[in-house]
Amino acid sequence: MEDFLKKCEESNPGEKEFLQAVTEVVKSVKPVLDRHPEYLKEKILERMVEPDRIIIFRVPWLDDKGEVQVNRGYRIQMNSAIGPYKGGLRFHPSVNLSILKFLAFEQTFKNALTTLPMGGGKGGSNFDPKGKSDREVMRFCQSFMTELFRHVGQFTDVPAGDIGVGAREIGYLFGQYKRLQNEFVGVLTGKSLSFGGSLIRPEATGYGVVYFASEMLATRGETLEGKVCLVSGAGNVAQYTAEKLLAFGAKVVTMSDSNGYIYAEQGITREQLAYIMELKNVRRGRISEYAEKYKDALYVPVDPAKDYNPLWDHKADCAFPCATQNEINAKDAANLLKNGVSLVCEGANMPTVLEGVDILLDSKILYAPSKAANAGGVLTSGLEMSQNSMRLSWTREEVDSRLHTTMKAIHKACVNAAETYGTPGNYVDGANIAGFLKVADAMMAQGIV
Ligand code: NDP
Ligand code: 2IT
Repeated sequence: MEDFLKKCEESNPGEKEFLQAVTEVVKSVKPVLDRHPEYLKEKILERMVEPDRIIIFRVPWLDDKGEVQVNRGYRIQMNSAIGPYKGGLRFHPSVNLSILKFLAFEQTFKNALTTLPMGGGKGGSNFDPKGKSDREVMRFCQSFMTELFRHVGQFTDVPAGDIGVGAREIGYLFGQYKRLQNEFVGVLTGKSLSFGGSLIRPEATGYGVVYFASEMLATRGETLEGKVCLVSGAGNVAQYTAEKLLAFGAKVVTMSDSNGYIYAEQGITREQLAYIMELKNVRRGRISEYAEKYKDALYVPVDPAKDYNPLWDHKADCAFPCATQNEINAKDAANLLKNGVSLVCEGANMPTVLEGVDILLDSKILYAPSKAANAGGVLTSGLEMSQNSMRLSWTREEVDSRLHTTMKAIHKACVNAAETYGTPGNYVDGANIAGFLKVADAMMAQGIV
């Protein structure tokens, strides 16, 4: 194991997020490799950490002043053993190769857990949509797709949204793909309803996170009713996590963006959540405005001098990190436990540092890793692909019921895999092992490719 990780580090120098994601998976699947030396012999892990291919390209565009801007575009086509590459696009100034490779690696296992035939991919750009006009975002998306279109396709690679990429960006990307390829096909998911999108796709990641949390609580005879919940983020995943938590009778006391967080001790109401959705999705404003409007909420700006995030330092029962990677460090994990949190369910991808993961696992609280807990988003993207292929659209009830049933199945698969390989109750091992086995078996069957 150590030897493998050392080699991986040597061939991917400085890619700390990617190495973090690989380390976690390798630790989990060790008992599988001990029992199945054929995976070792066929170098399955070595092949899994090497992307099928990486595409990096220039994205030049004109801003509203007529000046030339240049960004970098990426698509990581990680693994296609069980289906066409599938995974989101992230537009954020922090985007780099390491972050996209970690996301594509995680996506491969997550997609395997969804039970649908989707391989793993991820892409994006260091473009920052914040403060840009709609026209600027459109010109950027058109330029991005002018290169990407030759590498994607409904049977090849189907991108979707992630941080900074929502319905607006998917619309512009789809329009440009259709124009270049002269084909109206489901090459992207997360589309608007009027041109092939699926009902429930916007809600799916957050709803799925809460369905997964309910399943975990059910193993201890508990429900979300009355539970005090810390949620981070105020984007797509955070909004619909909060919505479903309220529907299940829980109390949401925090939400955040990259500048700070709000704390509402009495709990955010449905009306207040609707305000946050309008603030973030329509006006593209800051969460601090919430505390200006609702005086009973506290606004706490980010303090770079602090080595912990005070959002995770409130009395609560459950925590739902839904913003970004590594937003819970070791101190935050300890604070969560100190404050009585007994369930952590990850909406964001890899929001907890490795040391934090160990702290949460040692504590024996209910802890769900992102690749299982947030799989509802890509799962519903898979359902969008099915509807596009059939040229049909399902009702809200149909899609939501498939989402709910499959999140229960993913929960069960994690529980079973953890039990079979000797760490009952460990959802990290469960998710990694169940995802690994499906991809590994497909790779074994397809020969050395
Ligand atoms: P959005 O762009 O809709 O929202 C992102 C939220 O996180 C915003 O509140 C944003 O604040 C905050 N955020 C982003 N980057 C940072 C950062 N570096 N530091 C602090 N806060 C940050 O994205 P999503 O809600 O779609 O994605 C959130 C997480 O969920 C990501 O980890 C994503 O990979 C994951 N995810 C998304 C899925 C989806 O279907 N959309 C599916 C599965 C996982 P600000 O506005 O200030 O930047
Ligand atoms: O991380 C993720 O699973 C996503 N951003 C969703 C990907 C998708 O293809 O819907």
